[in-house]
Order: sequence, then structure tokens, then C-alpha cells
Amino acid sequence: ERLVFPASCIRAVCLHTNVSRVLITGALGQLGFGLARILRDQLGHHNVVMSDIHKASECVRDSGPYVYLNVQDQGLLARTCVEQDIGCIVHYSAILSADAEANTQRALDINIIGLHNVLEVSRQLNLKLFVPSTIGSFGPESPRNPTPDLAVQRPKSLYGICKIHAELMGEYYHTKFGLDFRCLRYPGVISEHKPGGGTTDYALKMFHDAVTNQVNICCLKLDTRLPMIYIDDLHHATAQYLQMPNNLLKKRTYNIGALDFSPEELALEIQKENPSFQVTYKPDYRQRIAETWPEKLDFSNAMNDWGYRPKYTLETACQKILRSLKSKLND
Ligand code: AKB
Repeated sequence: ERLVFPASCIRAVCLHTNVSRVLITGALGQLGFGLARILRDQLGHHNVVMSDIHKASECVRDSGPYVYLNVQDQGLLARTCVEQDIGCIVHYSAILSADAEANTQRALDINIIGLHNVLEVSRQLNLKLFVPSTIGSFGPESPRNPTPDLAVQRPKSLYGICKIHAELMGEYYHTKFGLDFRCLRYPGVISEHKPGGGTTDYALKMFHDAVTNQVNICCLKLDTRLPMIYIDDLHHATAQYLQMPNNLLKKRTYNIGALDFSPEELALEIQKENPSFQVTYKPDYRQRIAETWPEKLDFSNAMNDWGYRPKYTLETACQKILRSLKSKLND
């Protein structure tokens, strides 16, 4: 039977669930600042501590607590959690798929050692731990359209192998030590951010090229369909899932899909706003990664168990991203 939670009920559940201070690792990447903003609105400005190994911009430093933290240093991680009175870690430090292929050792240090450190510190200090997984944790033998929560997972990219390790280790710590481990499998995330080291970042490059030089060289074939989500939907889903009472969760790892499109479909959508935008397709090593990933996620369990509801369509997300990038360019 399907459980449907109206928005008011979800808000009430969140407000009455005691979530203590949150530490976000890798917070200067694509996702940290946006999630911090939403959690700060819900939990209080000072109750969300952003952390990373880089110097933060003035805007980040002015927005709330920010600390230096290298997740490879377990002692520093434990000390930060104790001194900052942390009750929950959101572990966003990761080397993404394309970068991981180019730098194996760094990917293992951050994606495996860093993960072991957050698991151990969370266990020792009895913290709640959220680690995102990804569509990259699936592989060519997984059903690809749609891909259910429970399926064969034989990822071929190093990033995917690290993420399935994270899912399994988190679930093991949950069963063995009672750790409140939570994990969502994220699709590619579209937003106004600059492209980073992910395979799905081809989409971010398209948005930026569309508002600057009107020409884009795409690293994937035009018909490579991938699951995607607009960043606001992702942040709201993460904040909601993080605050769900344990008794509503039937498992620890859920798919959250939203959209699915190919580079050609994205280019056509962008051309509705920018008719002169042109794309040339020159697939490279990222094509080999993308074609082992799902085309579309089945996220019915997240909808049924805890009321996940993405709002943005490809059209509304593209309009928002392009209009915001254009207005920044004109400032
Ligand atoms: C990547 O492309 O590596 C990431 C992901 C899908 O996890 N955006």
C-alpha cells in the first residue's frame, strides 16, 4: 500500500525530529552550500558547519560556520566533531567519476580512506551519517531502464566501485553497530555551477557554453540517456530524508531519480531559450563510463516510504538555470 505524505505532514515531522548540529564535508563542491542553506533555515544558522580543505570564499564564510577539514585525517575529523558538538555528518567529500579515472590513488584516498574515517568517527561518537551514492554504483549488467533500488551492481568505474563499497559498508555498520547510516543514490545534478570532475557534468558545460560562446563540444554521444535531477529538488530530498524518523525508513539506501534526458534533448531544450546555440558531439573516455550507467532510475520506494516528490521538469530546470546564468553574466 502506498503512503502519501502531504507537505505539511513532512514539515511537522521534520520540526519534531531532533536533528543536532550537522557537519558537511567537501562542502565547497557543487552541493555543500545549497544544502547548508536549506538545513540552516530548518535547524538554525549556527547548527550547520561547512568544511573542506580549501579556503572558503567570503560569501561562504559570511554565511555561517566554516572549518578546515581533511577527511583523510581521522584524528582531526573526530576532534572537529567533538569540538563543534556535531550530531550528524553529511559526507560530500568525493572524487567524481571522470577525475577518479585520471587519478586512481587520490580517488582511493578520498573515496575509501575518507569514507572509513567518517564511518569510524560516526560509530565512536554515535553520530548520524549521510553518504550519497550514485547512478555510477550500477553497471552494464544492471537493468538500465528503469533501474530499481535492488539490482545487480557490478560497476566498472573506480568511482562506482568506491560508492558501492560505501553503500555496503554503511549498511554493515548499521546492522552490526546500530549506526544511523542513510544513503541516497544521486543522479547527475544540473545547476548553474561550473562543470567539475563528473561525467554528467557535460550538462553543466552545455549551460555555461550556451550563455557565453553559444558553441559546445559534448563529450558524450547525442543519444546517451542518463538520470538527472535539478539541484533544488536534490537538496530538498536530502534534507527531508535526513530528518525522517527511523521507523518510516524500510531500508538505508534509496534511488532518487527525477528526470532523464540525452545530450541532444538537453541541447534542444536550451535552444528554446537560445536558438543560436550549437553542439558538436565528440565522445571521449567519459562515454565509456556513461554507457554502463542507468538510463532512468526507479524511485518508487523513496516516494512510497518517505514521500519523496521532485518538482522540476527538464523545461523548468533549464529555464531557471539559463536565466540565472544570464543575469549573473549581465551583472
Ligand atoms: C558523476 O558524473 O561522476 C557524478 C555522479 C553521477 O555521481 N555527477
